[in-house]
Amino acid sequence: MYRRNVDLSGLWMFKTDASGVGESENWQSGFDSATEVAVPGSWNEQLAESGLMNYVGAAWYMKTVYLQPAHEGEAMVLRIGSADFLSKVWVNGICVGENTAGFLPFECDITGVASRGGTARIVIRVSNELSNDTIPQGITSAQYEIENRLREETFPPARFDFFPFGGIHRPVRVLTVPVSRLDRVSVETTRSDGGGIVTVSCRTTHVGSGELRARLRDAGAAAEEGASAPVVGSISADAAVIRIIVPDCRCWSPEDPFLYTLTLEVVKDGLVVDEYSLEIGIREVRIDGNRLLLNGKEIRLTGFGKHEDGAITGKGLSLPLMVKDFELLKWIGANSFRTSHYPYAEEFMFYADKKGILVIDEVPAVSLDHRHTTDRTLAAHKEYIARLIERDRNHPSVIIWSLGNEPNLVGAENYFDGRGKAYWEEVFACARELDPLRPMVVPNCLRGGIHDPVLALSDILCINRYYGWYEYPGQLARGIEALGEEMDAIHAKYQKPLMLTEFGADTIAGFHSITDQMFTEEYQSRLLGAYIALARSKQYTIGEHVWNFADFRTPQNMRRVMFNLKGVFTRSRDPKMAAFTLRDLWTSSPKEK
Ligand code: GCB
Repeated sequence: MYRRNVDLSGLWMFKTDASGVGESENWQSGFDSATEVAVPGSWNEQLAESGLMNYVGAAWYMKTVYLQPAHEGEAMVLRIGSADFLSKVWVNGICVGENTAGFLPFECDITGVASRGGTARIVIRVSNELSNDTIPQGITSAQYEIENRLREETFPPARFDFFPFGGIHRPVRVLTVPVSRLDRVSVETTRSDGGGIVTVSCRTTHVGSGELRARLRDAGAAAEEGASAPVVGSISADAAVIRIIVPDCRCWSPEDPFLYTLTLEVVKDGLVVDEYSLEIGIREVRIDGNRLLLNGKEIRLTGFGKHEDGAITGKGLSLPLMVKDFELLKWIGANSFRTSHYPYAEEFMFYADKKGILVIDEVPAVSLDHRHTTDRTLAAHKEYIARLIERDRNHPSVIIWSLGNEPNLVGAENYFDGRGKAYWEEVFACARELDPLRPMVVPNCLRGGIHDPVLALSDILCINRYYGWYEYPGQLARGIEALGEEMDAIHAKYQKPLMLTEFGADTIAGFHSITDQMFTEEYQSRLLGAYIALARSKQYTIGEHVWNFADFRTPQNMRRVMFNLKGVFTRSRDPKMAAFTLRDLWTSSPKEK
């Protein structure tokens, strides 16, 4: 066994630090507190009664653990699945790392401070405070006043329509790994003549030169059964590329999410120093004219924009909730979802691979206000893209990268004076260099409109529209007419496939009406049905994602009754009437046009 890990999920000591004195008072070496909080989980709902529901600021986590000593030739790494949004980490009082990209994992090398084993005190400072320079951007109460937008203020202040939960949201683990090891693996798959081509590019660390051996076998088969003969490549300057040809390959698809296990061995001076396995799917995504092709066959996307949001856990990973959500996706006939508006837990991505659910994977650049973007915002945005692609590129389920969502939601004129275009050109160029194979998009909002630079840059015209809700409230027929005209105009201008990435209506389960009435189950059901009928009547559309899969908590503001109620399921995953409408539409008509 080359790698081991210890999961530190559980109760951690917890203390808020509203005035930011923690570091100067040396809390990193340990602090007293009578409060504990569960990891993974947001502090907000867990500790609401202690006044933490709307807390924005720093908070400290501490756990004392007993670690087995590392063996000779091993390194120790502390891996934090995600801590939102900014964090700093100490082990036994020594700073081992910092992270400014929430929603993504980060690793701290703790070999120097923990490899001898014994008691280790792990302290993590987490802050959920955002600014103009961060991704996503933040806003303050004072800023609403400066911008004369008092009626748009939310509490806690946020530039997005989901609750700014704080905390350690995904598992924390201590990994023991070989010092000479495989560091990064990137797998690209294409098809030719019924066969598959798997290109594996690896970086190693502390190997220099050596040999890389790759074996592929059916993921379901036992390790010793059916493995192909190893394909051997050479490692030089800590890098290696191997190409595996798979004749008669079984392609991955939603109907047959077939996975192979790829096992990689690193050989140095004739000895195997590391072994690493991952499950991969062989599949090809392409755009051809107005069509989206998976393995050469046209596919239509049905599904939702989702959120990571659960009662009490907040944004904390909940495996029962994840399993339930996939059950509901299958039940309703959805073949896909978008990780609106940030990267989801890795567990979600692995599960999507297994279940054959397609994913549009999103960078958390949600509702960027280009009046306030800075060079630092752009740098943070690019770092996110690089780290998200690095984390998720090997998942067959991930078919599209979404590099942001709804820029210029505030409708500022200067977005169109070249500033928006220059910004997004850099963002797309950075992403395309890192992944030349997958389509890239940024969903556009009504205020971005037809001249939004992200439409020209995206491979698929993704539009989020709320006619019959924010525009023409309660007037469905008028809304559908406006939507149809706008879709035709956008398609005519750009001549690319179009997808409705958001549409929906807030709905209070149990409210009913015979006539069109906002907030009722009938209105939501009719609105979703009408949008889907319109989308299907246009030959240039490639799919529809309803907003939203389930009701989710938002910051307090006068447009929301605690939650965004556009869920087709309630927050506790009970169906509203629209769930049955969608199920009829999505299970009776073919996904392929
Ligand atoms: C949008 C946003 C999403 C909101 C949704 C709404 O356009 O992308 O974050 O939650 O509208 O319900 O207003």
